[in-house]
Amino acid sequence: MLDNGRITNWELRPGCWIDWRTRGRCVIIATVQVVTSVAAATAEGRKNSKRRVLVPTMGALHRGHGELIRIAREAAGKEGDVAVSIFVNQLQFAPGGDYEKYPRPEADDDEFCRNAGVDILFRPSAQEMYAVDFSVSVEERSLANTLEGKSRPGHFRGVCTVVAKLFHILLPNSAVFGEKDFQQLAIIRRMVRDLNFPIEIIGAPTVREADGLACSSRNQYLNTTERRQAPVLRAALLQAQRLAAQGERAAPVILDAARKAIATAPLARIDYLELVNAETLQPIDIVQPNSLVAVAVFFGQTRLIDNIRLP
Ligand code: PAJ
Repeated sequence: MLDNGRITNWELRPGCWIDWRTRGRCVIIATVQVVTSVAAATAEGRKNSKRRVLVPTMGALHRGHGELIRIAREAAGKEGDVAVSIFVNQLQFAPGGDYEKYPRPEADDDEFCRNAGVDILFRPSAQEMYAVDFSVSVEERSLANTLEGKSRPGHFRGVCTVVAKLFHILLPNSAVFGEKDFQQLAIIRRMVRDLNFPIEIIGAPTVREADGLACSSRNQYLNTTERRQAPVLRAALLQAQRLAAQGERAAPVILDAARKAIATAPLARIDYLELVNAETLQPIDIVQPNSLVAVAVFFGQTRLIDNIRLP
């Protein structure tokens, strides 16, 4: 963007201004149009003629979201716009889950979006998104029966419903989802295919902390000891991948090695650890060309997930 602090013309997109306060160097601060009403966002979506790429999130934005926004920016092109939605979607939380305590750092998220060059930030209220007598939802009935879907009944109904609503309101050409939530990505692709949404779904690789832990808004729930032990998920998945690379094909052997790796973290409690076909998400006994190991582990009340492709 900057050439030794100098700004060249093409960098000045509408909605950007120049801030000269930073010790003689200039930075471009994009203005973000923050839209909180569904009616306003719907009207804006209809009148928008630019290529739009959407990044749906629940906020508490971190580097993982940042990478999705970067990919969205690239996909939108110089003329297109990047929309980010922030909505903590009660419909995908289990009763008694962490909906109430889910982090909502609004000012930080605003700044994050500004710095990331987001054009539109859609942050609707729960009341506006769901009428009190709300009674229609979107349900995927095959991929959603395994892994997360088994552990969190109704979760993907909540995800599909809110994502379908966001698609209808914001009318993006493309939308970016992270591979960290591999099953979510697969289900959204299926929903788009089966319900004919004219939207391209882009998958984004998982962004990690230096010690391998996948970035997640929920990592901040971990206490110091739990945080120290949490990279064991990644270590276990890498162990599974190593075994497969060495020619091991049997699921029980691969999963047993991963389970042993997780057991080295005294606070870790496995929710599921499975070898699945990456397309059907059904458990398999033997490694196939398109295989994936998926894991969910509790540290106290905090549930972390991760996955890895096998060679
Ligand atoms: P949220 O957990 O906020 O995640 C928003 C998007 O960021 C998802 O596509 C998720 O896969 C991606 N993401 C999260 N952590 C990531 C990481 N470390 N690396 C790469 N991508 C990452 O997922 C949801 O919200 C919700 O279910 C939502 C799709 C918004 C529907 O409510």
